[in-house]
Amino acid sequence: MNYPYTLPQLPYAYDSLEPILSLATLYFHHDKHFQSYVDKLNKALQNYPLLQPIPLESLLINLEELPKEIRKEIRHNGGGVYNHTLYFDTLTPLSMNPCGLVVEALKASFGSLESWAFNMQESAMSVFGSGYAWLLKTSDQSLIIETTQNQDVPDLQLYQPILLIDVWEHAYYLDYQNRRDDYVNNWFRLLNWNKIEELYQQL
Ligand code: MN3
Repeated sequence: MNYPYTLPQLPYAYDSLEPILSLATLYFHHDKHFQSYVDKLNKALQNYPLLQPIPLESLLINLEELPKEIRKEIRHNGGGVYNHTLYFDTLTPLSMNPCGLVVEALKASFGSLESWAFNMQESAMSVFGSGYAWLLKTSDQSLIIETTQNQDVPDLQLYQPILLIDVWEHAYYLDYQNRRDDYVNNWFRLLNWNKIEELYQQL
């Protein structure tokens, strides 16, 4: 991905994740919040032609090298674009059972799928304010969980992101209000295990 950024199409119908996530949640989250990160990222880069061809991941890895006056905008909105692309891509209305080599890796790293889900949920609940809980692949193919604040990304040089759960209130408040735990618990049922496997196998 690089400049000019465009909003990716939602890979399923807006009402297809109901009742776990409503049409209204998907519409505002994708078409309003995600769109706004795309627009603000383009705006931040519009007067920096030398930065425009650089892939988004490289911009996020090298934030400290960017001109100071746009560093914060790239961190917030570049992160927003990166994180939401992955978030919407790893969901599906298909009610899939966990499958693939990634499941073996989850068992090897966390003991069992249940134990992974428990840890993932605890991490998502531990984010104070806005942020994400991530599943990341390390260089030795094992899997770890990390949390980030706001629209920050994990260390993309060290880790391959496999999935993330958005615990910003905009991701769930219309459907769950203050019940973040119910949202997180239901989110597991929306996971696209084909996409997760593809990302796990990516070098
Ligand atoms: Mn979000």
